[in-house]
Amino acid sequence: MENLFDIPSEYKDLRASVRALAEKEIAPFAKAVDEDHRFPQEAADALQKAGLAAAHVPTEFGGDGADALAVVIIIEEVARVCGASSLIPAVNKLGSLPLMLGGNKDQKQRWLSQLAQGKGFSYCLSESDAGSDASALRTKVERDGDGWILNGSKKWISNAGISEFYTVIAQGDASLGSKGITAFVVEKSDPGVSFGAPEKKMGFRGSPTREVYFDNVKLADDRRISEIGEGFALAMNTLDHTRITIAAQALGLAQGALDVATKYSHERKQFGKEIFDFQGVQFMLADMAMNIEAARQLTYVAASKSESNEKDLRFFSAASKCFASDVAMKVTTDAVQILGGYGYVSDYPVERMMRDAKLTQIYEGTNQIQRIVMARNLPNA
Ligand code: COS
Repeated sequence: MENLFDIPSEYKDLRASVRALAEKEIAPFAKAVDEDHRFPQEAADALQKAGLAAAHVPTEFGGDGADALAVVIIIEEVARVCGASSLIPAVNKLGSLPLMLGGNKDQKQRWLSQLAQGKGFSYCLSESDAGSDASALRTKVERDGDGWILNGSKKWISNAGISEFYTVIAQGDASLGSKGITAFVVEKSDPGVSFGAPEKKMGFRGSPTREVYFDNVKLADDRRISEIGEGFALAMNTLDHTRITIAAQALGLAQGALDVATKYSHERKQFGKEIFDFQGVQFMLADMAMNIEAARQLTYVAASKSESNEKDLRFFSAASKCFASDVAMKVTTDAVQILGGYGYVSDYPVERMMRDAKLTQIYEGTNQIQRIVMARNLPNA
């Protein structure tokens, strides 16, 4: 019988090639990127050269047309060695997906082709007072002749200042609540756009997170990528697809930590034998591997539902993000435990992976929000 739960060989080949690239060109810089809080330019260059920085861009706009599962595997393999670097393909997909879902052909040609050439694309939804309650956002857009004027600020924006383009979700008529919200593309070079200082974060220190300010930014109507008042639904629908990329990132972090812990357990000797030979350690490694495998299956199913835009995508994307990130937190914490004192210092990457894993439980919707989304969209067996 055909193996229904085995992925086709092209994805296995993709994994092997991304793993080889990640180990050779990204892993050597991961520690320095974290310690120096600097953007992983080496990873950005290597990913761009290999067509992996924004592989989801359709071929007609100069990308690779990678499907959702291929993007998951790319992010997973990069995160296995460097979480911050894995945000490059993840942010590019998040930032540009509203354009892919809502934009017209001219708009796609204009921005996706530049994204494929290496210009980053960030996503601006959250604000200082609108995090989980995303529709409470106050960044304001007003009509100005045939165009628009944008004022306000966005918070927690990944790769802000590095990216050339920004999807901005703005309120045009607060009396309409979520139905007053519209989506736009803003360029870094637009007069009136500026950035705050990089946040000092626990993890993902190589990926700059900054505020983005809009001071009377004039936008022609061709910057609008949703119907007027349909920006919130577009923003939410985007997250239905991209939360799976955070699951992928969490999976990669967990796998990376398991690989380090397993190797260490065979190298480290105490009481005259490898610590792997103690059943207490074996049970931990077995649980880590079991949970990673379960998270991987759920994430890949969610990716296939994203690709075919299935009705139960909303449940599966939230479930994959929530489950995989909870697994990543547990697995990376256990990896630190297995390495003991060596796990708690930066000689080994597991403490960095543990700090990075924490964010996957928080961003693109906290895991409490994911549970709300799941409860509102329970699947029928
Ligand atoms: N796709 C399309 N439309 C959606 C949608 C989705 N996934 N989710 C909600 N909508 C629509 C709803 O259908 C509703 O429209 P109608 O009134 O016509 O039905 C509208 O949007 C408002 O939806 P809802 O009432 O469910 O909004 P809530 O204010 O209750 O918020 C949650 C819903 C909490 C799920 C949302 O605010 C959320 O996801 N918050 C977290 C945001 C987040 O992930 N931030 C991370 C930063 S981005 S990296």
